[in-house]
Parts: sequence; C-alpha cells; structure tokens
Amino acid sequence: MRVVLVFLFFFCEFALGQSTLDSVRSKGFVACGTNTGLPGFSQPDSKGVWRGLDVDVCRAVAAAVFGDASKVRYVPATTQQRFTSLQSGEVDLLSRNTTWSFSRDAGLGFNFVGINFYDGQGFMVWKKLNVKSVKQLNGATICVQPGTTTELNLADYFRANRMTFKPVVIDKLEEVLNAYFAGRCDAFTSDMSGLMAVRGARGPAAAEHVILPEMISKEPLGPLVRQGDDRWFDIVKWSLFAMIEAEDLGLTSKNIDQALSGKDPSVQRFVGASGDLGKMLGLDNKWAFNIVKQVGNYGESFDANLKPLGFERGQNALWKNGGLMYSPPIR
Ligand SMILES: N[C@@H](CCC(=O)N[C@@H](CS)C(=O)NCC(=O)O)C(=O)O
Repeated sequence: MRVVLVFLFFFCEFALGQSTLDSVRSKGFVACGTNTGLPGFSQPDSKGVWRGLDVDVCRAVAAAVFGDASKVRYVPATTQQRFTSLQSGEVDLLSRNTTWSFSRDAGLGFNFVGINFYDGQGFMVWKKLNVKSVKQLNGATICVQPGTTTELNLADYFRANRMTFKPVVIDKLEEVLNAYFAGRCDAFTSDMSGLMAVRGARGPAAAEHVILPEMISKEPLGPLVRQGDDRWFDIVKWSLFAMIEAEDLGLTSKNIDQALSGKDPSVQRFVGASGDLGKMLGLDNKWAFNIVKQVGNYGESFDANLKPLGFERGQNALWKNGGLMYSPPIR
C-alpha cells in the first residue's frame, strides 16, 4: 500500500512537472504534519488555533512562501503514521518532535532541514514508587509509543545494563498517557521535552510524578521534507535558520519594522532591503522579514511556547550564549 502511494505521488508530481513549491502555491497553503497534540510544541488552543514551537516552523514556511503565516493546514499524525504521511505527499513537511537519525534520513527517503530542539530521552515515574534512577527500573512496566527512537533506545539501554522491562506499547499519545496515568505502567518514557510538557500540563497533579535525572540518548528534533526536491528543502531549511539568525542579529517581531530602514549591512540583507536572497529561493525578497514580523525569532517562539511550561533554554540557547543554536550566515 505504502509503495503504491509513494509511486502515485511521484508519478503525479513528475507527470505534472510540479515541484513542491508549485503545488503549495497552487493549493494556497502549506500542509504541515504535526503531533496530535503536545503542549508547547503543537496543539490547538481553546479557540482551535494551532500553537507551539513546531507549529511556528510551519508558520515560518507559510510566511516565507505566501507572506502570510496563517496559510497552513495542520495535519496531525501519530508517531506511526507520520512518515507515511510525508512519503505519500499528504503533507509538504513534517514539523513534529521527530528525531533526526541516520536511518530516517538515508533509509526512508527524507531530508532533515536542521534542529529546532535539542533533546534526549528520559523517564517519568510515579513519585510514590520512590525511584531515583533509571537503574532502579529493573523489571518495571514501561509505557512507550511505537515507531519511535524511544522504543529502540529503551530496548538498547536495558539490554546494555542487563536489566529487563515489560513494554506497554500504545500508538496514540492520549491513550498511552491514559494507560500511564491509570497506573498501568510504572514509568512512561519519551523525549524529555514531551515528558516536561505532559507533566507540566497536569497542574497540581504534576507533583505526583518525577522525571528521572538520566538522559539515555541524543534526540535532535527537527523538521523534515521528502528527498528529491532541493528547492523545497532549501526553503524549509532557511525558514528555520531565519528564525535562529534573527535572534542572533537581535531582530524581533517588535523591532523588525525599524530594521527595514537601518544601516547594518547584514540586517539590510536579512530584511531584503538590499541584495536578492529571496530570489535565490524563488521567493519574495521580504521572505525573512515576513517570518520575523509574523512568527518572531526563535527565542520569541521558545519564550511564548515553552517558557510557560517551565522549560529553560539550556542546549537550545544561541551558540553565543553557551547553547547549540546556530545558523549559517544568511548572505
Ligand atoms: N523523538 C522521538 C519520539 C517522538 C514522539 O513521537 N513522541 C511522542 C511522545 S511526546 C509523541 O509525540 N506522541 C504524539 C502522538 O503520537 O501524536 C522520535 O522521533 O521517534
């Protein structure tokens, strides 16, 4: 089924000679694959408006392409469905707490455009179990989602430490959490960001759960596209970098208007007042200006979406503030 879908997609694209940018333009929106609902990363708010750090990447791409960050259609996918959704052409990009790994990049036919959140895998346990370390989870029942790096690392880690566990594997986030919170599992394992977001959203009941100190893996999370369309790859890649570079240049949604008439040559190029960087992407010269004006820089997005849940910048601070966030020069 998957093979047929992928074939059909490529057949249609080639037969019509349509690039992803052309098809996005003719649809009038960017189809963005998101999580089914993770606070701070991608979730509809009480008015049904999608919000989050991952959602802001979708919005940045729409701002770059259309000059309008709202031209996005959100397509939620579970951990299992997400890759088929991108392969089949249902979505134009995935921006959904997805770990950049070799086999996904080289084996599944994707290109990761960069990293919008440096993360690692952790464990959340019931406080009443009085567990202080993952090493005390020998024999535990552990809730986990399928089709994730989480599931693979869990098996590796326990084997390497000569420990056993009973997995409870459930596809939907809501259902796996129901299982954990109903007491069917001693622990829930996922990206630290996911654990913090899920625990943070529980209000006073958060105190019943602890996140153990060990980080058992590297989980560089970032947006990805299909291989084979370099123009689209570049657009999504530089949309993300523009958010990071804007923070580096001190450009925010509040001050970017003034920057249009400023004197700094790198800012002038960035906002499209000089040079023709936009043209090189096949976009309007104000592509990056529109991203910052409508979506904000990376730090603004982080502060709006993740700070309220108790996240600190840590590794996700800019390189010049001791973190790993770094954009190649936009020139
Ligand atoms: N980063 C890991 C795990 C990502 C992941 O999917 N985590 C879960 C737990 S936070 C999730 O997003 N579930 C939401 C869903 O299935 O809709 C991966 O790429 O495999």
